[in-house]
Amino acid sequence: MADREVRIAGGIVAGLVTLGVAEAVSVLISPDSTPLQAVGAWVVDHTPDGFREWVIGLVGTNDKLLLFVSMGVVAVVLAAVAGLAERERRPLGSILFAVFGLLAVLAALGRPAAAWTWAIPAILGTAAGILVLRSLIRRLAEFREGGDETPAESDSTEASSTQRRQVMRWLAVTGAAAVAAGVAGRIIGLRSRDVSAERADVQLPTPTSAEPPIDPGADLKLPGLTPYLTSNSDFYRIDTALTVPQVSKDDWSLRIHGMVDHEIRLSYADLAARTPIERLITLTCVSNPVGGDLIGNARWLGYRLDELIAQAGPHPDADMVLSRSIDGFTAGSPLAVLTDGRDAMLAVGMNGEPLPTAHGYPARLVVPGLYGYVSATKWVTELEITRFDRAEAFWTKRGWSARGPIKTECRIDTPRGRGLAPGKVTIAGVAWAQHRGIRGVEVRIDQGDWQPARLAAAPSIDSWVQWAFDWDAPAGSGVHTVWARATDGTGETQTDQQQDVVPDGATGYPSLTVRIG
Ligand SMILES: Nc1nc2c(c(=O)[nH]1)N[C@H]1C(S)=C(S)[C@@H](COP(=O)(O)O)O[C@H]1N2
Ligand SMILES: [Mo]
Repeated sequence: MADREVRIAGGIVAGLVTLGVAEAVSVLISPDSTPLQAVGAWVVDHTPDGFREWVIGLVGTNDKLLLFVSMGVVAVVLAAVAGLAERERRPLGSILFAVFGLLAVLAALGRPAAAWTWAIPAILGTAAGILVLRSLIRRLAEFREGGDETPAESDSTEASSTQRRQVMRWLAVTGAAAVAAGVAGRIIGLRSRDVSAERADVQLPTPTSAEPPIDPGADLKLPGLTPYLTSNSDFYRIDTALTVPQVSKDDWSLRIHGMVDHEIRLSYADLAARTPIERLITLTCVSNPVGGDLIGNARWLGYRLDELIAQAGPHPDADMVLSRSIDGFTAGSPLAVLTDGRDAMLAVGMNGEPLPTAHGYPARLVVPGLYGYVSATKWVTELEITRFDRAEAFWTKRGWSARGPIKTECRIDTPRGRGLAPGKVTIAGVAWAQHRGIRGVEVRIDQGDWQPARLAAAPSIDSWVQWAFDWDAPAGSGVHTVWARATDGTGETQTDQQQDVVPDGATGYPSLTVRIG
């Protein structure tokens, strides 16, 4: 083992000390203020979309894990370089630490929820890391002075192997302590802010205008067919949050401001004085490809947005409501859509429970007929009444359409297997055109005629509808392609034009290939 290796190890331990101290200190501030979290969030915000999609295509929802692993690798390499570069008179390694420490401070202060205190973990962490580096160099230098080398030789002279072992032991202990402090800090920090216990105690208000009990005919209960109601645990989840925001209802408030006569701020307790509604609404992600599953139907409990907005008195020339989340995400919804009488709401309940944390606890928006990216802001804290020519929301800045009405679409859920027995084959799925409703679904086998499918009961024009079609599959007829298409309540049939999800939602008929034995 040479000094070189001791220096590399020393740099890495200094890096661990930086991260560990920052994580430990963050217990008193916020788990999101640490270099790992803040820089990670910065990277997420600044990753080009094409690259992000490519990565998600490769690793799926492990993208966040991959992010932390890659950041870890980069941090180790940088720390090792700093260890190698550090000299008693030329503290290049310390300078490198200071530069990255500063970047971590800037990343932390740039977070939407940041206070000035968010600078502290990175500053103290970096200072501790630099102390370790300096102390390492001093130890190595002392060994040299202990020997008889002339100053000119000192940089090339090596410490003895016993001395190096001693330094390595010190590094191992320091490194282990840093990792322990860091892990403990993270766990305690996350626990102390975890709102799941609080959430479990929330008493939901009773809606005065409840959705009538769901017509049992809405669910055909066919094998392989998606249930009419999506349970909270099966509901798709899409957001840019690196860790799920933990917002206590006692700290939460909703500010309605911008082009209004009087700005208002509502606390969670203020909501209790209002009248809630409960509605069946199907939420859809604009990134849902034809046949995809980024869609779910739930019973939402909340407060009418038109009433809340009216109370603030929007100016007649305003046309957009820019909703903002505690994590900085924004969505731009047409003011006219939120106030045209549909059941757009500030939701606090989902399927009879308080909103799950990942779905926006304590409050989020749900707007029938608009894709999630332009309407369904989770952990919502602000509604800014503004104009489309003045404000741009999160995804619009990244090339997605400013307006996102949901397109009429359908999906084939069953049959799923490719090889099927001849005779009766039930083809079934769901169709949606939120706020227009579904008038019909048709099925076509190969180049045959479009034939009407039967529709399940539709308790709401804002939610999806199940459909089914019984096909008498001819024996031994080989491979067939099955197509489906929906017609909405305005009489418009979904387009057969195939379009990708960018910029405003995928289109085209869903299809399925089967082989009849
Ligand atoms: N704060 C926040 N809210 C958000 C998002 C987000 O990234 N951050 N994503 C939106 C998108 S793109 C969709 S499709 C819906 C998904 O809601 P869900 O996760 O409850 O299904 O949330 C919307 N609300
Ligand atoms: Mo979405």
